[in-house]
Amino acid sequence: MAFQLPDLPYAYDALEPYIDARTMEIHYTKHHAGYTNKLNAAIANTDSTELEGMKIEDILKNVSKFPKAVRNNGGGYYNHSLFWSIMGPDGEGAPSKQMNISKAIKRDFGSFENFKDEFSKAAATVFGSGWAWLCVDKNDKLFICQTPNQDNPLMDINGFEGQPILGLDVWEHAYYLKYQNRRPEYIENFFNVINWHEVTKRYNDANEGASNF
Ligand code: MN3
Repeated sequence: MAFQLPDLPYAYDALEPYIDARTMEIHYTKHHAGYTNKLNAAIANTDSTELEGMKIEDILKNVSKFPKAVRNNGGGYYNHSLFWSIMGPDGEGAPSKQMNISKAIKRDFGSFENFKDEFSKAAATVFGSGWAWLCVDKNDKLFICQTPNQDNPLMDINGFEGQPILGLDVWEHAYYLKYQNRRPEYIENFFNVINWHEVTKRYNDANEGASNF
């Protein structure tokens, strides 16, 4: 069963003015679709049948065993699926206080503002193309990290392990049409479109499954 490009959960212009419709359309229909097709091709091209029928999370957790094309395109496939889901048109900037993620951020970063500063710094300082992440570790603690290219915190190649629950794409293709070289402005505006309901859901799921990774 080949991997399918997931539906975008909103219209291309739903995140305007923070993320413009043209960027969203190209990002989804060209970049994400491209990673999906190339992942399927990379799996079809491997000699072993081990990858067939594996869940994407399991492929990524064992990615050091597989060809580089699986790492790059499997990461691209997973990362963008996560990215679309944790954004939405009804962003409120910060999670509401009764959400579990809000309590966990306060516990592990001191305050939402501290978290936002640290996350923004991580996103701003990715050198070249990559991602900034908020993750849950084995002990249910939150941490922030960066990965290059289409790597992500699930992969067994980082020297750390985490379940990503929020991610920000800082490849130039994610923001250049609207922001050109102004990555910090893109990062600041990203906070206007975070779907904290989805982030807190992913946090709760990671909590329950924390012993599984
Ligand atoms: Mn991208």
